[in-house]
Amino acid sequence: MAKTALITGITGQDGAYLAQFLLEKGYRVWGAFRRSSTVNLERLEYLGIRDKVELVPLDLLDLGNIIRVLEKVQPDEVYNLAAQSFVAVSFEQPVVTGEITGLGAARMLEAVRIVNPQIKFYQASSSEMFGKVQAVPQNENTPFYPRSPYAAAKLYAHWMTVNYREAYGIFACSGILFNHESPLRGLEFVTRKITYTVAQIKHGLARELRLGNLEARRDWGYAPEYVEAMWLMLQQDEPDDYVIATGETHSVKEFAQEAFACVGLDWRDYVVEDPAFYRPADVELLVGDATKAQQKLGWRPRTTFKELVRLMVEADLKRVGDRCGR
Ligand code: NAP
Ligand code: G4F
Repeated sequence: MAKTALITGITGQDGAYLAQFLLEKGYRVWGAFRRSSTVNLERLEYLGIRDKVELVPLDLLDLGNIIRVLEKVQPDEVYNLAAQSFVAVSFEQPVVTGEITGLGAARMLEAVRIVNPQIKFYQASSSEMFGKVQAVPQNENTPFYPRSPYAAAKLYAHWMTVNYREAYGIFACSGILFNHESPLRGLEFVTRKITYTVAQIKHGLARELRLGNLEARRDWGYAPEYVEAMWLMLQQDEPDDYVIATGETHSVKEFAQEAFACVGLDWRDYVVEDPAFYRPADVELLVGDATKAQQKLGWRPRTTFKELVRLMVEADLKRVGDRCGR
């Protein structure tokens, strides 16, 4: 019998890639979206799976709604990817970020406990929880030090996932994923902002790229490979938590340099450092150690930093070019 999966955050980057991956594995996939005046299914359309995913309205703010969705869908696996996921906005909206990103995960776990504790549960945790890092590189044993309302909310969700596993025996896993990017990344995140603006500049539609902290370093991987790790975690004999990362770190400046080089331009001619994009507190360095995932899940990253930058730039060159008829 085909397994059934429910993905919250189906309209986001990871939701789309995970849906595609599970459909290829023969799953029946339900995608949960929150009601809005215009539901954005662009990413599912981009991947050509819009009609293959069954959609159901679900808001992480509403426990009754979540319970009814679980009763209707009867999933074998739930992937909780929904969140207010933009760190910068979490400083402006700390309470709603806590409600969605933190308490939202608790509502999902509580609904699983009430409806069917046999459901396997994946929580989208984040390397942001390491924040002001206490060790380099970061692995599952590194102490957390959140540096934003987003990270604090994710840390609460992480510990609730561990707690529901230990207290109620729920098969609940927390994937501590480092930054992962793709052509489906939201435009507000720095990698996509860079590759999209590079494409605009190349097509003569923009003249500069305004960025904040150029020295921040991240461990950037390729999103389609990271959703495979989510699935692998739920296929193990025992639930556990895993760091998923490439083990390489690069600065925002290096990303910009590489992206401009892809189109034969010098980043220094276009990038303007603008304090408007600084954060009240930033995470300066992230680099993950995914040895546990390699050994226990057999997972390892395949796309290099240079390949990632190039594939994002090329996708944006095509998109921007198509839009302006070139
Ligand atoms: P994303 O593109 O920002 O997608 C977030 C999703 O959450 C969207 O579908 C959004 O729906 C949905 N959502 C927001 N508030 C909701 C609510 N109240 N109820 C139901 N759905 C809601 O994020 P992503 O990059 O795919 O990341 C997926 C998850 O992994 C997130 O939890 C993120 O925090 C976490 N994570 C991401 C990374 C990364 O590098 N990408 C790394 C570590 C962890 P709308 O379309 O309606 O806004
Ligand atoms: O691309 P970012 O906004 O991603 P950030 O803050 O690392 O968060 C992302 O990854 C997390 C995993 O570690 C996820 F949990 C989270 O949901 C999200 O997907 O910023 C990366 C770095 C920051 O240090 C930021 O200050 O880039 C710096 N930056 C410099 N200029 C900028 C900009 N970030 C953005 N978004 N826009 C800028 O203009």
